Amino acid sequence: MAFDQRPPPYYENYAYQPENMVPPSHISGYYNHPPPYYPPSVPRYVQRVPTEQSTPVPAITQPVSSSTKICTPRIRKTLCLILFITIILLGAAIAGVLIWFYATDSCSGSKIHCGTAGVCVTPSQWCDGVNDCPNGEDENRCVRLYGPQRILQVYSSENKGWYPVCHDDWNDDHGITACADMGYKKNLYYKSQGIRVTGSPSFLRLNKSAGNIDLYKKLYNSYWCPSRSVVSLQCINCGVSRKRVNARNRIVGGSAATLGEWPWQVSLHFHNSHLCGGSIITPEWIVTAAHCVDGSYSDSYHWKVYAGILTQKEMFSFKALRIAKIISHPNYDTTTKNNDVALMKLQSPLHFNEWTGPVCLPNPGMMFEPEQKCWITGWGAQRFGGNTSNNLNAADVPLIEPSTCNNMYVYQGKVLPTMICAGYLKGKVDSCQGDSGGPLVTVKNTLWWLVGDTSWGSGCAAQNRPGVYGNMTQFTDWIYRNMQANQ
Ligand code: 4AZ
Repeated sequence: MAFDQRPPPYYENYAYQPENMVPPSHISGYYNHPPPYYPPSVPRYVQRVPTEQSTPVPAITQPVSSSTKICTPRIRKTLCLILFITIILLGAAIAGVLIWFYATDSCSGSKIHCGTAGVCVTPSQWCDGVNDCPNGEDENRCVRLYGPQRILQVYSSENKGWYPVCHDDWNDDHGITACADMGYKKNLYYKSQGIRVTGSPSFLRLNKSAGNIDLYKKLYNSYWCPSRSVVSLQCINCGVSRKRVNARNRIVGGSAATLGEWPWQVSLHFHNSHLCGGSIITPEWIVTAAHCVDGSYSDSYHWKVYAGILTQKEMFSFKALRIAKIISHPNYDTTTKNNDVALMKLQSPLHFNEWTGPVCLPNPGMMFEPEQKCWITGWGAQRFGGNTSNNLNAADVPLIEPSTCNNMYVYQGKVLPTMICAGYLKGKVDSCQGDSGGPLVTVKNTLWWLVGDTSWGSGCAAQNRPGVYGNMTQFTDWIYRNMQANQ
């Protein structure tokens, strides 16, 4: 690099000079001036230099802000790079969440997914006769099991009715699909069978050549089944008691149960003491009464579930199951006890064995005899106002017809269609405090069915005051929808 060897220039501080400017004449000859220096003809800003008039200033006089220091090109480049990487990562994260959401087709909260990515409906919108899903999936995969033989029926929105399905070309994969649409986990599937046709005017048949499409799209209406049999479906191996149940005539008036006799019975502890009973219906779901989990009892954290144990004393040394979720019937009425049913979802599934297993949920179309023999079980009090029992007790009680139970001597119209009465008008045998939520069961077609959940009564075992139970047949639909929505 070359240096200018001339003496330093002297400037009057005029900053910038216009073109053709000559130095002022009065200065010439007064000093021994250095050779004149003329600024270039093109106007330009000249760096400030010290003059006699101006106070000397350091080369850089202004304070340097920290940002000025940071904003060197190198740092700026680094910041840009970090920003760029952050944006890329954020974008990737958002894309990931979206892909996961659409791939898993998940629905938040207690909702059922339509099958169309990301679209969900509430349990009450499922099979309610109104299309809520974009392709009507909420109305075209409505399945139910009918009667004690568990005949599979599919709802045809075209014909506005339920139709049995021909057993022809039916296989277990179809059975698994139908059970999953009722809210059962696929691994629970038990069996499909062909049942001889009895007088249905119309059927649904599988179109064999339809290929690998949705089960419901393969079904078409037919007036007959070539096999002359329809599908009977068992989604879970339920209602099996490995012990022969003895007839008892005496919970109030009952007798001690033996292990494995009532494998669906659970004891529900709130803040570490028995409060209610419940019934196992799947490895993850317990049915109980809504009044057991009402108000301050609705916090699932304070509940513990004991299964496969006979005495309350033993429970303290056994590991309890915890509850993930409590779902009370939305139309439960605290005053009338209308719809007194609730579901508890366990945090981890139960393992079924000799002492623990599910009871069958009753199907629509299941007829019980007017005085069908049933059983009640629980750790409830053995007299009104008494303490919880240490032993699980059981008693057999016949059903009481609604007209009798509602007459002027009994409950005077307080027994609603969502309720069912069981017991004796003469009293002496009954459920009592602490039995609530527990099962009222019966045997039909060799299986045990949940007829009701212990709900209310005036006192215990009093004359003309039988026990009143939630009418489970009225709730099965609600239970399936909620199991499906909370898989
Ligand atoms: C209760 O308070 C209760 N006698 C349960 C059943 C009956 C009465 C009361 C029926 O949990």
